[in-house]
Amino acid sequence: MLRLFKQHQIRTVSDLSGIWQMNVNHVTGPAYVPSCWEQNPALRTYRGVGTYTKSFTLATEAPIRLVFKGVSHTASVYVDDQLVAEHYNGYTPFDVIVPHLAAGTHELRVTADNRFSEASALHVPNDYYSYGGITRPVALEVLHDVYIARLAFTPSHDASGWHATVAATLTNLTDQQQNGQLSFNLAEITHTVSLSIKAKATTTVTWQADYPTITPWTPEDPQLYALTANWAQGQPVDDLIERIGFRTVRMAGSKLLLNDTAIFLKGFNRHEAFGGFGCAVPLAAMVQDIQTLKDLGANALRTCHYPNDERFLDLCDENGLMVWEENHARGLSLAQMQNPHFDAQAAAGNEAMVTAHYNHPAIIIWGLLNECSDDTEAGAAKYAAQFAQLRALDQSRPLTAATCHHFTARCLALDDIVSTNLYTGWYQDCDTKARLDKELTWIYQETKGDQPVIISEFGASALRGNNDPLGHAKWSEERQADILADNLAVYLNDQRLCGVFVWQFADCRVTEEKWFERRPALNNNKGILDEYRRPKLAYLTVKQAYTTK
Ligand code: ADA
Repeated sequence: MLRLFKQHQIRTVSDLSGIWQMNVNHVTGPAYVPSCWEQNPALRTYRGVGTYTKSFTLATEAPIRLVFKGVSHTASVYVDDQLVAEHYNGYTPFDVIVPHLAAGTHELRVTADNRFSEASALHVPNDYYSYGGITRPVALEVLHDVYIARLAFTPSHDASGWHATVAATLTNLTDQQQNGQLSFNLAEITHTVSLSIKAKATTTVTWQADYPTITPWTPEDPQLYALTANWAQGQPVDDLIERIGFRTVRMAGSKLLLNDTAIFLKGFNRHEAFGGFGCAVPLAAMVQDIQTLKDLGANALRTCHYPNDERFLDLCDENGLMVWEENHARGLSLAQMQNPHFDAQAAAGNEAMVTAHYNHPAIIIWGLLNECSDDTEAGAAKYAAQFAQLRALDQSRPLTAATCHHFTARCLALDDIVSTNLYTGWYQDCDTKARLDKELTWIYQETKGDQPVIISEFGASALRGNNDPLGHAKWSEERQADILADNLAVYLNDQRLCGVFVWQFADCRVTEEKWFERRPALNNNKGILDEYRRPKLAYLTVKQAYTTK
């Protein structure tokens, strides 16, 4: 399944999820797409290049569009042995148009490469795993002369009610001017414009409409609407359907406001990883994660440390979970940020994230550059550039960059919301309340004061099944529960904060390179569930705190 709703009634779309042929490190045979090759016992630790092939048939000659939701981490795409696309970053989608493909059967071949090298600035040995394979769905679309490339919806609200601003981007694939009608439809209002699109050109059309009495999207009642655009030239040619929600996000002093009402984010950090399936989390397991987050009393989720599978974001839209979606970067040192590919790969990733996920009402915050080099002059310049890029791409959502460089970070003033990762009780044995006071004093000095602040990570490691009812030693389930109880008792009762995110929802695999000494069983074990979603004692601790606040 590509999305949780149908995006086209007119355009012909085939979901290429299913069995492909693979050839990965001499292991050949059928493989399911999407999946990671690490799910194959023979490839559990393979890092390298793999090839996947599938054939498809076209009834008539047409331009086709191939959409890859995620190939990890570097992809090359071939149609009938011709290289048609290359892409870097396992967590961002990409597409390619192949014009004039003849009727008949064709071969699609994808190579995926998950090796670490200087060519990869963002996928590096890290406290999560960079898997290999076609890890998110693939779609084959049959296009005509003109297609609707994108619809971007921006809601706003004032004394007269709600307003919609919609931007539609259309591309003319032919070398002649094309004339036609573009119709928008949203919540019973339809609007049609006549358009001429120059040969081989792309054009963007904006439409605005008022909705005085529409029902807004809220966590309690996550109302969604279909936004449709149709392109006709005498007869229907193409369409695009997005699913949107009316809601606003803004800050007032230390408060974060959703639809002008102060909210407190009771959240989890969640890596996209599930037991033997790696980062290609099956849809049923995504649904289980949402059900679990609801059971825990959470209302928010951080997609640490990269953009997520859109099906999961669709589930967040439907279930009223507020999302902090984060760009792809974790703990990069200044030397890593000075990799010659860093700026371009990060900029491409930011653009892909915002462009692809702009319409999700659930996303209320964009995050960037978790725990990177914000304490150096050269690093700070890179922060400033990425903040500026994201602000240009989207003015409707606040930005934040979680820091761990306490008292030395230089970038707090760039944040709309300041986010800090604090591990009292685990990495730092000190009083949580006193430590928070010290942190906030510093944050207010660095900013204009009275700033929205989120504790973006706190937690403790526990090996599931390692119980120590008498001693509560570190690494026991009991000690993890104690630490989370202590932290939550302070943070949930502090009016200066607007949210907390437990580190982390579930255990996740990490790379052996650089991490084996700190991570028993090669997992980051700070989950309140293990990697198969079996709960630890801390599950009930967090549930108790989140459901009674
Ligand atoms: C950091 C980081 C996380 C994780 C965590 C930990 O704050 O942002 O990705 O590594 O620490 O478990 O130590």
